[in-house]
Amino acid sequence: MEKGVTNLNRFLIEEQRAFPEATGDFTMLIESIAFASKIISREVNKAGIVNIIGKAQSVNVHGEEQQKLDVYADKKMIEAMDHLGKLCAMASEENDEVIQVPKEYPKGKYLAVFDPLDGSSNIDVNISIGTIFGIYKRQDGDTGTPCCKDFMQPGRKMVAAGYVIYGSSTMMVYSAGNGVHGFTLDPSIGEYILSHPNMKIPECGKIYSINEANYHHWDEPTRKFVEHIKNNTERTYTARYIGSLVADFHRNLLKGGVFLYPGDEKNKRGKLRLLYECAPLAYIIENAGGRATNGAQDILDIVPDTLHQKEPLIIGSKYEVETYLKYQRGELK
Ligand code: FDP
Repeated sequence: MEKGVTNLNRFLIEEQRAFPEATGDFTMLIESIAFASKIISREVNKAGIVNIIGKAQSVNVHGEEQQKLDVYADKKMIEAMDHLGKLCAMASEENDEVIQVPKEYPKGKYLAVFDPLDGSSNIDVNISIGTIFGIYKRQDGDTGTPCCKDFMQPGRKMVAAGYVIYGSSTMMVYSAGNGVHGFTLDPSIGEYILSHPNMKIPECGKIYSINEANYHHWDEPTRKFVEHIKNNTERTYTARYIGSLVADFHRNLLKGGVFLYPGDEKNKRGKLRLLYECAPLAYIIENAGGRATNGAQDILDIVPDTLHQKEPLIIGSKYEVETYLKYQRGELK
């Protein structure tokens, strides 16, 4: 290996060595997700030239038309992890039910949750999209065939989470509770190289990201918060909203700012899914020094009731998220 260059494998091995009790199970899981993401990245990149863009003839559990690449990415994530003997089950945004480990493979102690291709409405307009994942341990004492109940754990119990962004370059960002680390895919060698060690979100940001078309449907505190941001004389903000969660999140993580997808009159619990989107990104943001809330509770403290539950998401730099909370609590008017 080139001097001074750390690839994902080396980084994981060194992290594993720092924790003598680690078995390597976890390292294998992250590497398998990285492997799946390289295949997804390849397909995303060639989506324009092969006839893979377009709708598959199926509708997912949320009533959305699935795009072909969603189906493909879902399959690749499952295939990369189902045979390892490290997982007891998986849950994916694209599947109605818990995904069981096939009978021919041994089961392990971890549960994986993922959104295989988030921001899918952006696929055919060449905008960055992503894969989001989280890993939990099965609770002690839970035995038998894994079911929804096994996944009803607060995000704080996650042992790792991350995302892959398929953008101008492909990047994998993950945390196992010991800092947030970013790896950029070098396509010439097919390796993720450590490019962003120990990522921290600035305490205060300059970016706010929200779909303002929903303004009239928001609750009063959310409207007031956005007015506060716009009329702030001490700090100047700029609006940036791609409408592709991983891309909006990644930019704000690097530059500082806040992303909001609040509940509104039409969608009381917002649009984003707790298990597959909100909780993994909340895990990343807290480990990077930021905050994530649904307006009443920290995202990581929410215990899901169902696999596909939605939650309002306000996530980013501490200062902006806490200012939002002050409006929600009526401390700022
Ligand atoms: P998409 O509909 O393209 O799948 O997860 C859903 C999501 O994208 C997020 O990636 C994105 O942040 C959000 O929806 C955008 O929603 P709006 O179009 O309502 O702003």
